[in-house]
Amino acid sequence: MSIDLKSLRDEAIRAMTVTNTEEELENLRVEYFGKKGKLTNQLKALKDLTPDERARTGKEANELKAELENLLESRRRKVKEAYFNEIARKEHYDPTVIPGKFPQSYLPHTDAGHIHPISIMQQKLENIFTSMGFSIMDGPQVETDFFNFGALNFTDDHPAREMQDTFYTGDSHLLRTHTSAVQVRSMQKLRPPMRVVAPGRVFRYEEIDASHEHTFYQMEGMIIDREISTANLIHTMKTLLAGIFEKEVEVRLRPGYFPFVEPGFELDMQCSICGGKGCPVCKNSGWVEVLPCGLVHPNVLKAGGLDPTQWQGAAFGLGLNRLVMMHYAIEDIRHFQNLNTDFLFQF
Ligand code: FA5
Repeated sequence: MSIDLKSLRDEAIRAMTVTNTEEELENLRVEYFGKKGKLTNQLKALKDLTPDERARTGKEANELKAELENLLESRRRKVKEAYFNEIARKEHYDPTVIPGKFPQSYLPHTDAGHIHPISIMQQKLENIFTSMGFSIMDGPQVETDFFNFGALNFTDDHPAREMQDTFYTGDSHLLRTHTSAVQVRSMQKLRPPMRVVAPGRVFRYEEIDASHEHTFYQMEGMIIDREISTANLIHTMKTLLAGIFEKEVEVRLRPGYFPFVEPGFELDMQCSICGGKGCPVCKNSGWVEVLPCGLVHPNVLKAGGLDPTQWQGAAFGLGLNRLVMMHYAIEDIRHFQNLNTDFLFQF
């Protein structure tokens, strides 16, 4: 090999073996094999040699070109491999060494958000009801008199309207007093047979105390089918309470009056705050009213466009706040809305 080619080879090999980036390799490619590259110039200069020298040096120069191209290519592969290894090293994580996550209710007090205990109960109930084939319905909180009262058999001057006084807007709408307002909306929207639950916020013009709020939550439940009886109603409510409390709960059923059911009942559960002994929550009675219910009145079925000789219904209206109070032994309903995070973080 000529002295020129030999020194070019040494120099190129030295330069190529210390490159660490693709950019440096590209610069070397241009430096040796580019239009005016060092090796290209050597090849161009072959034409000035004698035929014998040209044959010998040309062969050597071409062999050197192949050798350096191979070296450049293998170096490029190594640089690429090192680049991806570095990414893999940096981004590698072992999921088995990530610390376990505590259930949200065990988290220490932080600024992170927290599911409200009423929402926890609502989700639990929705799971129980959807597993029994119920659909979840929604209705407006600013409601018409028709869906909140009129369609539910409260005539304009019905004294029962006084049991649920509310806040009226100027345009003959009102803040709904109960989720029963969704009953006739559901009948109009779905065709029987149907099973629906309608959770949501309701409002009443109410004197506030340990068990009464002006803004609280209910969940309506309604089944419309042929030959529905009180037995269906009681079975559904027993399943519901067993699902929530995961144990047998002392309940009592007594007659209750609501214009939109006939017959109507009040299902009370034994007060879990005082264990039935009497306290401000149960007004010293030992019982808390959580689940009024009954068979849907024929006039309500008619208002929903259904023929009461063909279809019957059972309905209940669960007081969510009070149920949560019983479940967690919360002694005052006002805790739910007083924005005290120390209270909320216990759940
Ligand atoms: C009703 O609202 C009826 N719509 C329930 C119903 C539905 C009956 C379907 C028959 C068939 P009541 O006014 O009793 O009923 O309220 C239902 C539940 O809401 C009560 O049992 C209680 O748990 C809760 N509740 C009522 N008023 C308040 C209040 N001011 N604060 C907190 N919870 C309340």
